[in-house]
Formats: sequence, C-alpha cells, structure tokens
Amino acid sequence: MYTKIIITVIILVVIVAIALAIDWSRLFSSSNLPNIQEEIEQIDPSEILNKNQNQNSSQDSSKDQLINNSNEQVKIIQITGTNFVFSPNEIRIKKGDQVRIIFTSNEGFHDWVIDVFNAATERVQSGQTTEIVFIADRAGSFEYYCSVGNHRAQGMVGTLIVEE
Ligand SMILES: [Cu+2]
Repeated sequence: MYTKIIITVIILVVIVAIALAIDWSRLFSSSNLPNIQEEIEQIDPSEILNKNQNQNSSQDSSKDQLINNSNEQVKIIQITGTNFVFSPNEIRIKKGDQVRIIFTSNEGFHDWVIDVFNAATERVQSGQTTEIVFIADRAGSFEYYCSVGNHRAQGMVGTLIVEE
C-alpha cells in the first residue's frame, strides 16, 4: 500500500520535473528570441512617439512662455510669395516685438528667411502655408528673402524695418 503511494509520488515528481525542464528549455531556446525582438520593436515606436510628443509639447510651451513673458504685442504678419515676389515687400515693426510670420506660397516653392533673427520658415509648395515666430530684438533695416534656388537673386526679397 505504502509502496504504491511512494511510487505514485515519485512518478508525479518526475512528471513535474520533466514539465519544468521543458519550460526552461523553451525559455532559453533560440526559437523564442524572435518573439522577444518583436516585443521590443512593438514597444520602441510608442516610446519614440511619446518622446516626440513631449518634445512638441515642450516646444509649444516654450513658445507660449515667450509670448506670455513679452510685454509687447504679438505682431501677426501675413506674407504671400509668388515667382519671384513677396507681398508685402516691406514690413514695419517695433523693436522687441514678437513677430509671427504666416507665409503662404501662392505660386511655386518658397520659404521666408531673415538671417539677423535666425528665422526661417519651412519651404512650402503652392497653396501651402507655414509660419514662424521670432522676437525682433534689434533695430534696423534688414532684408528678408527666399532661400530656394536663385530666387533671392531674381528679386524675391523684402525689407523688415525694426523701429526703436
Ligand atoms: Cu522662392
């Protein structure tokens, strides 16, 4: 009677040991490595997305801070570009103004660049609009231009006048 119970227990222990051994071999077998890699790949894009979102939100908040910290008004200036003219080609603002350039291409591939304030929009195709914000912290008369191809040489320029 006792020997039967002992034999049964031994058999059960052996079965459990075999089951554990199979699980361990699965864990360390190379066949599971692709699954692990898939999990890593599935996680990484979302982490990157989150990082991008964080960067975007921090950029947005820094822009908001710029706007909030400035006592001057935000000057919203709409500019259009065609081949090869800016309209308007003269803009007057006050020193310290925060400037929001809203640039639309009505014809061709263009951008809006002003070196002295280190400001440049994206390059946009006809029908597209882009914008950029900067602070005009220097008085003077400065040229803005389109940096695409030879557009600047073809006269795609204008003057930003920053008054004291
Ligand atoms: Cu251009």
